[in-house]
Amino acid sequence: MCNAFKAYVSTWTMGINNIEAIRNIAEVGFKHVELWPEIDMKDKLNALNEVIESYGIRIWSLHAPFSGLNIASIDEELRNHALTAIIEYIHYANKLNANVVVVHPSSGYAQSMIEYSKGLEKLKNSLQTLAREAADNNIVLAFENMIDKHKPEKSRIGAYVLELKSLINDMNLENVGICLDTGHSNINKMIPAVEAYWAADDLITIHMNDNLGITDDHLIPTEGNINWKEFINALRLIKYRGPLVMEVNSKGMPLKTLLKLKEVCKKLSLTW
Ligand SMILES: [Mn+2]
Repeated sequence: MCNAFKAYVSTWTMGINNIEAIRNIAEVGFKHVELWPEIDMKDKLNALNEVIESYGIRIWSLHAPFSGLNIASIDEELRNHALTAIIEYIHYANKLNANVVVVHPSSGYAQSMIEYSKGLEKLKNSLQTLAREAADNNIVLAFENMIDKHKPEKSRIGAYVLELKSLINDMNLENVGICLDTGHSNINKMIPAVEAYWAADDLITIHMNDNLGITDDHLIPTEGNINWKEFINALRLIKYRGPLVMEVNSKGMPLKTLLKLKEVCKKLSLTW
């Protein structure tokens, strides 16, 4: 089929580190990756560039670090700490010739609506800072929809596509868009196809993974209850031009998982 959507693969769980994961991914025949954050990424940039060149792989995106990092924090010290870590990844992305850095808009849950609204203001400041840095480095930022708890005393900032979209559009940021994680959308009791439709032109990249709507299992697409036909139809409707990045938990079996992913791609008429 012409105009088929392309499947890329996240290095997460596809090897003991990014370099081994790239080798596994290339061995199965995929051509593009998203890199998972690594503590010693800085020291590995040359080795990463060598391995992608020798295997003919392209790095589409980098997942920014997120553990213990909250760019929507109302504590300025914590917020700046998070910004510094993410800005470093924007620099790495530039050195690795990647296009996109994926960023979590928040970490943890606001304890009240007041805290939520204060956090949202902080997130706006952070967005401005990160967008400027990304523009200087020729990088596009993609903010990922998060898992919510559906309670006023436990709201996640940036859990929904419409929330991210209104932020981005209100601020008129040109090099900022959305990364739709289909699994997070499903857990939030949203419909991934509908959230993709809502994201429309702001949809830059996709974390494609499945679950049963309860826990963040990162299953191979078709192993959960997401309607993939409907999802892919929505992507056609919005004339989506980006990739479907498989963000799947291999449970220690990367090669077996990658082969299975390839079969699923064929079934869903995706190329790679
Ligand atoms: Mn994700």
